Amino acid sequence: MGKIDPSSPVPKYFQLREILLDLIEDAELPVDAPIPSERELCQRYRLSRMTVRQAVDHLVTEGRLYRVPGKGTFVARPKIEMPLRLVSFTEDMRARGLEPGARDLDRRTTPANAHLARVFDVPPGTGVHVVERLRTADGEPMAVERSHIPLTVAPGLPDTPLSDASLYDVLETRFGIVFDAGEQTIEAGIADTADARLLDLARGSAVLLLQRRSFMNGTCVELAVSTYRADRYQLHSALEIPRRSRAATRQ
Ligand code: 16G
Repeated sequence: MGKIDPSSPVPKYFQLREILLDLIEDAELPVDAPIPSERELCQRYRLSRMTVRQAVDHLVTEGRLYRVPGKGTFVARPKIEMPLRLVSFTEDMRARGLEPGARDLDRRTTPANAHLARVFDVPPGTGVHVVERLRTADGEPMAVERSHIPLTVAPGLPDTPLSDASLYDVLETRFGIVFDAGEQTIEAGIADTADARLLDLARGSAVLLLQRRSFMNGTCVELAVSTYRADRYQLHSALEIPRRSRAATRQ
């Protein structure tokens, strides 16, 4: 069991946060297990109620713990690392041993406005099929995905059922589309009322807003505008050392 070091420059709430994280990571406190009550933590670590609450609040905000009103505070499932590769939702979930799901929310074909015409390099007015789906993992809502695909590359798409199917599989098998490049922007956002309801989140919860463009032979074939749960996803990336600063350090 960790100890609080009163002489350490590290704030006490942060030390308690580390202790609780160790307990979670060593699986002494497994997923969904209750953590000791605030009173117990105060006594065990000789801390004030305020300090304990601050540590717990932090872990709740970070998605490591969750509170159930009237019941206590529990260990949350670890977040999923957002893939920074061009994989489909289906592939990604299966690789993690989770069952992927897709519920159709809306399917429509709209004429490309100036923005979409530029993205897809088609004349304005060209038909673009929009597939709006709720993506689930083991039945739990994870993301709302809105894929835009020009009909020039997938003419029969509006008549193809997609519920619980992989869009990328359909694009490949029916239309011969195999993506060979992609780019993505990720921004922090707040779930609007509709997305919050679909994603089972309290209104105003944090989400990740993604815009992905996927290409084949240099042409954009899919623009996906998606809302992902920020309490279930995190981003991890390797950091490169800039060449210039490395050379400068050696001088
Ligand atoms: C990913 C893509 C999405 C694509 C979907 C297809 C993002 C960030 N990523 O989730 O663009 O439409 O995979 O998945 O939106 P599927 O083949 O399982 O339907």
